[in-house]
Amino acid sequence: MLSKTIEQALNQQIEYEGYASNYYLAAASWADARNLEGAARFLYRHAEEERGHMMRLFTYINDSGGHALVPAFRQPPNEFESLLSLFESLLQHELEVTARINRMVTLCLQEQDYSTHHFLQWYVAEQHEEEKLFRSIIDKIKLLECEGPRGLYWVDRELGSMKVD
Ligand code: OFO
Repeated sequence: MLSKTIEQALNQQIEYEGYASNYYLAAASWADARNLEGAARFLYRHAEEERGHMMRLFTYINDSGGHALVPAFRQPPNEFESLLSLFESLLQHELEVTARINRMVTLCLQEQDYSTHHFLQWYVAEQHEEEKLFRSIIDKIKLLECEGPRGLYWVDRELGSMKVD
């Protein structure tokens, strides 16, 4: 059974994962509108992945005697200066998600909610993978930046072929 404090924290995370999904959707649309097909494919799939993160929370809260609530979502950014700044802003976003997850893990230990603590370990591992992925994408973009449009073409191809789990 969830305490009200933990239920509220998990519901707040629903809002953040839904916002993340919309953030990736806005980024995908920005890339799509510029015919960056590989980047758009990668980002659309990532938007779906973030929705999956949100749905996991719905299931867990409702299976644990709580009530998962559909929140209002803030508007994500729709404009980016470049593909590099887009991925830099996504990495910043992921770092914020990691900080939020870590705060929830601390809260679970304070509340002695070991079930939710266990549930959140999946998110801890996922954040580690996502931060690594976005850092590597940023490094690749920077590496190929000096090649101009040709570099952008190769980055886009690479993004299109990347696996998203
Ligand atoms: Fe990008 O991992 Fe959920 O938010």
